[in-house]
Amino acid sequence: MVSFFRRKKPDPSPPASSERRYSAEELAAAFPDARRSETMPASSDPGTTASAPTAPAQLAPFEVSAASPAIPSEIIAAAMDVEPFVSAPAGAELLPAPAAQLQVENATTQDKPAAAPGKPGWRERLRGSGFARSLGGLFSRNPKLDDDLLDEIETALLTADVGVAATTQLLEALRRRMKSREFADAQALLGALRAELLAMLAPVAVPLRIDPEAKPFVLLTVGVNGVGKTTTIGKLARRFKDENRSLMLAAGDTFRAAAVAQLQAWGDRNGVPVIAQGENALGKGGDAASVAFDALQAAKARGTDVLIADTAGRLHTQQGLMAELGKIKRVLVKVDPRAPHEVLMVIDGTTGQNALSQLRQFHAAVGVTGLVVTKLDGTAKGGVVFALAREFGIPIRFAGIGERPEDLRVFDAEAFVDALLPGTLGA
Ligand SMILES: Nc1nc2c(ncn2[C@@H]2O[C@H](COP(=O)(O)OP(=O)(O)OP(=O)(O)O)[C@@H](O)[C@H]2O)c(=O)[nH]1
Ligand SMILES: [Mg+2]
Repeated sequence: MVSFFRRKKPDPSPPASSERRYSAEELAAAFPDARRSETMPASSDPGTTASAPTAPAQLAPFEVSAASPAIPSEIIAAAMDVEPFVSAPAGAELLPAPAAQLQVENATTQDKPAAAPGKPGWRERLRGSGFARSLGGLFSRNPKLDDDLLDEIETALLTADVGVAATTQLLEALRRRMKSREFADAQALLGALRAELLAMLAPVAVPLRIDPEAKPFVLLTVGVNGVGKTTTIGKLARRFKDENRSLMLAAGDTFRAAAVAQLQAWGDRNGVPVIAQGENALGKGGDAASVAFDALQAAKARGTDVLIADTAGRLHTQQGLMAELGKIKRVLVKVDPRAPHEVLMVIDGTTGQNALSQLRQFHAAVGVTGLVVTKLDGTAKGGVVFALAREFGIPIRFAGIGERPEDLRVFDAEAFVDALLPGTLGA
């Protein structure tokens, strides 16, 4: 399948001019609308407490719409950390891939996300994961039904970062059932393991439902640096557009000029307006809370269905930055008491057990209502999904199993578990 962007391959040769990074000035030159107005003051301190939002009066918001000038593909690639698709002519308007190629699942249905014909599915994507490989290897040897097998399953679960608590819970159940001679052979044990894993995930496999009464339905995305927040927003934008929802994005990552450009690129690809503010003297794009405020007012005035706000990545240990998230939330509430309708925390599936302390801190700061676990393709640590489910019970809305728009899947416990386990179950 042809995709517009593909991942940068490591290249030992010196960077060619088309691959070089762009400075904030060059990005600003590419997006003339994004230039700071002469009258713009510096942004307010993100750590200050929320009062009535003052920023709309301080910083003129600007909207980067689909009608904005075509952005050179190299600049978009630099902002998005991907290389432009070779056949996309530089300077050409970036169009979404044909809908027939995308076959994105409907987020509002419980459809089993089995692979559509010709499209790699969960099993294909997760096959390379350490978890799937170790369990697959275990059962491909036709093991004997004994304590050693249980020990090996335990090791596989721990290695995959399922965590001590969740692994102990799973193994205790299996040991008990083995003692009472419930299993005729190793395959029966594998079947029981599948059922236990599913039981752990089923309560959190709750898809995101967009309340049609909320105009707009506000999604606030949060998470530590580099977990895939902006990419997930881009993928969600494609999904919601395919569902014929009107959409707006808020460039709430005001820490880096390139972050605005990255979101803008996703907006342009999907024909979705992006609300942002100009850079201040420090090269920062205004105050995140006031960007969110402006965007919500704009979306409300237009009767937009969904507003997705990006935020800067922050370490869960950075108290000032965590407090800023609370401020964003409080400012949104001033415009709509029910906003944000979803606080979507994006978690990098390769993080392992650290994801637990991340979620604990973000949940305390901003009240997480849903999770997206990204980068589950190819990680040895995907087992953290079970630990998260067991410890928090917060719905896992989506799973990221690749970098392309169609690689954001509605989280399906059965598809996930079956992708990790050997196919011999015939499940
Ligand atoms: N393999 C894989 N890569 C992903 C997935 N989701 C995101 N990525 C990649 O992760 C990298 C970081 O993604 P971003 O969306 O920029 O992450 P972010 O959380 O917005 O980063 P900051 O804004 O810097 O905090 C990019 O190279 C993405 O392509 C996924 O599901 N699988
Ligand atoms: Mg980002």
